[in-house]
Amino acid sequence: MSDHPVLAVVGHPNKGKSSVVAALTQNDQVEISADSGTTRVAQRFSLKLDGRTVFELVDTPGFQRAGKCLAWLRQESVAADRRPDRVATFVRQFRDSGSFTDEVELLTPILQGAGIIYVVDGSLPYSPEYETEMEILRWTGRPRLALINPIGGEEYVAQWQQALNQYFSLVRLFDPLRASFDQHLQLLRTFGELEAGQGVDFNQAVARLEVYRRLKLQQAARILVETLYQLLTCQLSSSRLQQAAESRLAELLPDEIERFNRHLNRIEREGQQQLEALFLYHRLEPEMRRLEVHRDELMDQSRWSSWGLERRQLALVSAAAGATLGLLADAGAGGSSLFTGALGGGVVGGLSGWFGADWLKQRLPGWLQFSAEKHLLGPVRDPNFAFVILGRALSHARAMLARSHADRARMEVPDIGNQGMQAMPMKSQVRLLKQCRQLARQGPQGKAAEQLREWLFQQLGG
Ligand SMILES: Nc1nc2c(ncn2[C@@H]2O[C@H](COP(=O)(O)OP(=O)(O)O)[C@@H](O)[C@H]2O)c(=O)[nH]1
Ligand SMILES: [Mg+2]
Repeated sequence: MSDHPVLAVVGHPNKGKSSVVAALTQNDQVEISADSGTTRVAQRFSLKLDGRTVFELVDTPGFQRAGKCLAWLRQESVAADRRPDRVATFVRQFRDSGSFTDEVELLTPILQGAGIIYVVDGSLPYSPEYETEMEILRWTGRPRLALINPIGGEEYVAQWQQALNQYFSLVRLFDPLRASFDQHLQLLRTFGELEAGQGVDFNQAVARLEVYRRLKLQQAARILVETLYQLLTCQLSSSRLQQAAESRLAELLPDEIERFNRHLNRIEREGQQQLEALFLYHRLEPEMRRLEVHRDELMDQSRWSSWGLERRQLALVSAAAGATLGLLADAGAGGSSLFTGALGGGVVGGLSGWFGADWLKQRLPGWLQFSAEKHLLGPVRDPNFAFVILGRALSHARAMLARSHADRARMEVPDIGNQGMQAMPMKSQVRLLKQCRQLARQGPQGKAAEQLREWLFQQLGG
């Protein structure tokens, strides 16, 4: 027997067995399909922490010939205490025989010591044909838990409960597509009750899983702050603006701003991908409105505020945070070399001598800094930018954390609007803005970064 819990997930085809396995082991590579009979051989999936298995689930093909199987088992009269042996004889007899392949596949891990999770669909009526499956499982004598998966609703849940109670000491409603992490833990604890005294410590698995979650959320906060820092200090060199003749500047600028936008989005997406990898999502393809700064204003106000703060709110918060001149970071303070543009005495300081300077000074969008000496575009200096990227990062992270690894649809990240950064108390908004400005100056090793990590950790449910 292994040192970690092993559970075989069994049932009729197409009841969500593979979905349960995917959700609980946090593995989005488990094959899930609307066609029944996709899973032909038992497959093991484990949840690992630091290379050590916390628990293992076996995805099995569904019962195909349960009636015939039970009839075979009953051909000889056996006392109740000999029934597990009888099942073992069945598996030995038909292994490699070409018949009962599905039953042999699903019974083998159980005979090797796995516990049983039996999955049924609570949106379809109960019918006696399931009794043969449940009876076979009873013959194995292994600890058994039944899950009612409300695939298309809960209409027949009560009916199922009645029937399942006779074969399983524990019956739970569990939706693999919607269950939260806490519900996962709850389910494992439930199984612990069932396995009590059977030698495998479920409580330890649950405790390890909780530690695992905390560690991941702390790592997530670190990634978020690192990305935040990169976005707040994002600069792009623009030799094209430097070299262009004055007559061409007008046509180049929109191009350069678009390039800057793409750069911002790439940084943001890379941060998201790091988070997705951390939580073992490989195929999210999140659908989310693009982060986009515009020519004239930082963003189109109507869209802008759907992530960051409303204009009036922003004015108050900026003033309270001491963000004079609307600068996100006090450029030059702290000696950050990234803010060379402002060191020269203003956003476009040090431009004298370059013949496009005056033109550029008047035409540059207000949110964008430009360093003439180094031909650098950026960073973004509007304080709302901090709220926008924070709001977006939290929205993406929350949608991801709430998502089941059994879900195969694209992930939609909603515009949270006034439920997001705008809904926070002004005190918190001011504090966040101050911390973001400090982060831009001090970098991810500073004190503000530490405070932001702690705040983000809590926001994510840590
Ligand atoms: N809406 C919904 N669909 C589900 C749920 N569980 C499974 N399904 C769908 O039912 C089908 C069969 O699921 P699968 O996990 O492959 O079932 P298996 O054959 O028992 O392994 C797939 O199309 C799943 O997307 C659920 O809780 N809700
Ligand atoms: Mg399956």
